[in-house]
Amino acid sequence: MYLTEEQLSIYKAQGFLVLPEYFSRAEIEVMKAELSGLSVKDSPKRILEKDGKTVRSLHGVHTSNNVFNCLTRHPFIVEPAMQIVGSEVYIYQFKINIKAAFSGDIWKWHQDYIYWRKEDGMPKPQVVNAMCLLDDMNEFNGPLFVIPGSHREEMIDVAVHNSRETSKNVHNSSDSPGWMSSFSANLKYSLNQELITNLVSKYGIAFIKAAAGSVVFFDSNIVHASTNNISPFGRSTVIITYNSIENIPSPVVKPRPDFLVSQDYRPVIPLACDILSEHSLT
Ligand code: 6CS
Ligand code: FE
Repeated sequence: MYLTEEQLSIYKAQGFLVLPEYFSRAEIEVMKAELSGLSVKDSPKRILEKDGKTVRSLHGVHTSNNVFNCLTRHPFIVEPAMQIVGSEVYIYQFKINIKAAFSGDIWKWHQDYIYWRKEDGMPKPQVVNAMCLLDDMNEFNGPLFVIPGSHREEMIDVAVHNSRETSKNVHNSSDSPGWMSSFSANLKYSLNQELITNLVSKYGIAFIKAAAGSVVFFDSNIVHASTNNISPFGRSTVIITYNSIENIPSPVVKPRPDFLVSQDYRPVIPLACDILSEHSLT
């Protein structure tokens, strides 16, 4: 399902593109049905909110779950990703951000690429995020906020406050791994208020409002955030990050675990599979 020239130019100009209801309700229900089983397993792949019980995110589960493995290869997602990145792609990162009703916590203002550059040695931002909404995203349930066009600032090199200290604050335990501060509510490379004020006055601010089944492609340098969710409505999303096969990260001193950052550089072959087959689009 390739993007039109107009869609590609919208993506390039604003740094994100919303494709409404790409997947049918039936397909979304198939994916959502997998979440409860995946959420109960205590594993490093499962990150909890500060309350120590609400699931914040699940990482790398596509390698052991057929439904999400299928999603990562779906032509609706892979073909646009290859167009945007300009080459064949491999799956760099797979996560499900749960943003639970009443208790899904904040994602502070940040860019994604700086994490992949500084933590994983990714050479260039020749990479794209594909977010598949498993719930409706609206003004009530902690939607994705974006600063449209801010990707043109390229990587904003923010100073890191003591990341060890940051990771200790998460869950009040001293044994949080160092990478936890890249996934907690106390983000390692978050952008400060002065920066955000300047960027919003330069580019404006928007939020994504879309129904479950929609897909949002967004640039690794677009400045984005989301508030905590105080509504009775969950707002779970699957975010698949596709990196160009021409952009393989250089070795780093402390590589992050492969459930966070895949070392499987095989190009993804787009393949519609029968598990997700009642598309809303003919
Ligand atoms: O460190 C990372 O890889 C992740 N952290 C954030 C805040 N966004 C990008 C990525 O998912
Ligand atoms: Fe992010």
